Amino acid sequence: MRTQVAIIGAGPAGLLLAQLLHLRGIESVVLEAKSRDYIEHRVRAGVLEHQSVDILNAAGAGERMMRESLRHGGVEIHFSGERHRIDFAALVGRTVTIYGQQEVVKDLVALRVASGLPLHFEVEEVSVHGLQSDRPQVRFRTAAGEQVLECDFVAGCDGFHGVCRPGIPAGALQELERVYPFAWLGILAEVPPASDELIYANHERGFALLSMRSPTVSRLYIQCEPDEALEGWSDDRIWSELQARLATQDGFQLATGPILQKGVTPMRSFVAEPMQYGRLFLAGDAAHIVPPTGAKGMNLAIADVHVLSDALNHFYKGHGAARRGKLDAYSATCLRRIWKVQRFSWWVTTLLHRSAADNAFDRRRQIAELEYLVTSHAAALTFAENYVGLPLG
Ligand code: RFL
Ligand code: PHB
Repeated sequence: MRTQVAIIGAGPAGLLLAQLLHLRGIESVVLEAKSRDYIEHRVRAGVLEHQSVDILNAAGAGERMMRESLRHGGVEIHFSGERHRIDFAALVGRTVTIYGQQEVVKDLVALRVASGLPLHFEVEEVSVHGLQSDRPQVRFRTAAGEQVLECDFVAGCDGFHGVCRPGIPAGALQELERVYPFAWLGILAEVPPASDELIYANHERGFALLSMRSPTVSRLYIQCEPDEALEGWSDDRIWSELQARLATQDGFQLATGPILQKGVTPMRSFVAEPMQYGRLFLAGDAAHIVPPTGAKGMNLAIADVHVLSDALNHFYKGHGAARRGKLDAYSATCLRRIWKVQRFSWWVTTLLHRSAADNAFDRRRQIAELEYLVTSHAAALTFAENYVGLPLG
């Protein structure tokens, strides 16, 4: 088997890369460890930056998104019993789009399947070889037996727990990391969202977030311990904890309803540098992780493959040594923006969560920073500019 670009992983990064390459006439084969049903129902991110929306539309993957998504012109921030709003539309003239990651994945899978191009689910024992040569190989196993895929390039889009990053020899990568002493309990509930916009809450009891997937489905998060046992969280406890943390003096009232799903998400900041080893290019969570507070993970994955597809196009359409220029610059181009997004995600996480290591001084400083954010035009502008998405590099 032979292709131009072997793409490992069918998350947002891998699937979008395949579509962007297809539009430029570049061949690829996508290999995914899980089943189609599994990846189409994995509940994760929900917020798209305006540029992510533009990239998905330009890729021809935006039709259902434009019909079914929700457009938000701001977010609410609750603290000290008060509610405040950051008005993105007024501050930076932009909005964000609420559309579940699994819907993005469904739309991209449907495009790939309709095009009849190779997308293999439930592949096993994936390994990468010859990355420093001009002819790398990907080996894997399907029901039909052992397979060898020869290619020009490998795109490692296989998430944080994939095989591509560990396939790079020790010493060739630097890994920079921060693990937070708290996690999120994520809840999906069949209840109309109690607010038109997302609510981020800083409360003595810990962080809470009200988000949504549609006019009838709410997505909620509660700060918890990294080793939190799900059994301790009855539906009643979830609703009363959320009500306590989101409450305001003017009587904010949460709507409750049947809980469809719950799970614990650990929080980390992580970057692997560089995002390239020979002919292997890492993209999305395979190269970096952000804590979800800034709603940036899926957007970074989309931004990476936007840069990578352009660099690969340059390679295939160009001539001479210069055709490698954009590929050689891929890691540095992406990392310049990634570090700014890492900074924002770290900052908004420390601003909104309670940490056992914090003392009374830290608490006062946190409230002062929140008050500054909601009263200073400059501070609100900075938040808005980062939240809707920094310019692509
Ligand atoms: P993915 O989505 O993890 O996809 C990687 C794919 O690779 C497959 N795979 C393999 N395939 C073949 N061979 C192997 N050996 C393989 N190993 C793994 C996996 O099965 C999978 O299908 O990575 P990608 O494409 O880089 O996308 C990144 C995003 O998924 C991630 O950053 C976001 O979900 C993060 N995130 C959020 N991002 C946002 O932009 N906005 C948000 O609001 C937001 N909220 C969130 C989030 C992540 C969360 N969790 C659960 C981590 C909220 C949560 C709770
Ligand atoms: C979500 O809807 O899943 C969501 C929204 C905002 C975040 C994180 C997750 O910051």
